[in-house]
Amino acid sequence: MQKLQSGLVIEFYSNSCLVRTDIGDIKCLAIKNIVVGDRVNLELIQDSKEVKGIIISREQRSSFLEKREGIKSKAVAANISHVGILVTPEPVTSREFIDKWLLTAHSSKITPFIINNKTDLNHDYDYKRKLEIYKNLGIRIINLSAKNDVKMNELNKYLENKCVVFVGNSGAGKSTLTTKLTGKQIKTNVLSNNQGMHTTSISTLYELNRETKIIDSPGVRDLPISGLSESEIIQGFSEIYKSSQNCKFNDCNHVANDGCQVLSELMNGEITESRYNNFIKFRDGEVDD
Ligand SMILES: Nc1nc2c(ncn2[C@@H]2O[C@H](COP(=O)(O)OP(=O)(O)O)[C@@H](O)[C@H]2O)c(=O)[nH]1
Ligand SMILES: [Mg+2]
Ligand SMILES: [Zn+2]
Repeated sequence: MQKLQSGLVIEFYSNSCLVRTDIGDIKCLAIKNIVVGDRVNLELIQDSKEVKGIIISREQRSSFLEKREGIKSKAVAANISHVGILVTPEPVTSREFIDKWLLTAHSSKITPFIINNKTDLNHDYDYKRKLEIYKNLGIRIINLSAKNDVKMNELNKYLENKCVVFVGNSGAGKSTLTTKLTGKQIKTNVLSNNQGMHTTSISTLYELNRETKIIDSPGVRDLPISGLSESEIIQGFSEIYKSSQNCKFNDCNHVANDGCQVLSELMNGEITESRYNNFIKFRDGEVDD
């Protein structure tokens, strides 16, 4: 058995993690600055009962979601390629929630898409209008009903070769969707430790196959947007950013300046009011996360 192995962090606990390697899943210690989704190199050690690993290094991340508070930041998941934003008529998904995730995805270099779940429920005008706004922004929308197994094929196909995380309000169907996709009952996520006790995993990565992965991490669910700079925020509203390039003044605040292209596009309806309002709200720090 090779003493040095490399692998993928698939489960994360409070003081250890599980790494999937060519020789099996290895419980690992030394997890400082490591998160689920990380590719790591480890050294195997044989203790009296089992083979364990010590993480000696990690590979560079293609992306990561992080929690920023003031000047401090902490990664919560790594190497995610796509974030699937669950939108539902019940509970109502706010436009603020969607805009927050489009912004977070943009600043994290992760591609966002929308999962319009619960298509079996009625959609009122406001709901249809909401989806239309994001469709017009070029966001991919996948319509399905997780509970009733309707149109799951399209999602399955879309997920190929991606590493995705699902976000949505409590009750939007994240667990139902993940259970359907993985065939695993994800709420009962337990693993035996040495003492035969059960420890609950904090974050889990499910491999649908070698190339398709789903990350389930509670840390991702309540990421605040505080900590993003003003320029990161405007760039996360791509249509507003584009329009702002044509404002008369370089330091235009897009609220009360002459020759503001953003305001003029807001007036003629090219920029949607809720998008504009959320941009100002996030930029000026009036978010209650
Ligand atoms: N009507 C309907 N209900 C759904 C659908 N998908 C999930 N649900 C229900 O929504 C509720 C919340 O689902 P859950 O997966 O626990 O949401 P989570 O909080 O995002 O993990 C459950 O009662 C599910 O059965 C759907 O497509 N249609
Ligand atoms: Mg859930
Ligand atoms: Zn302006």
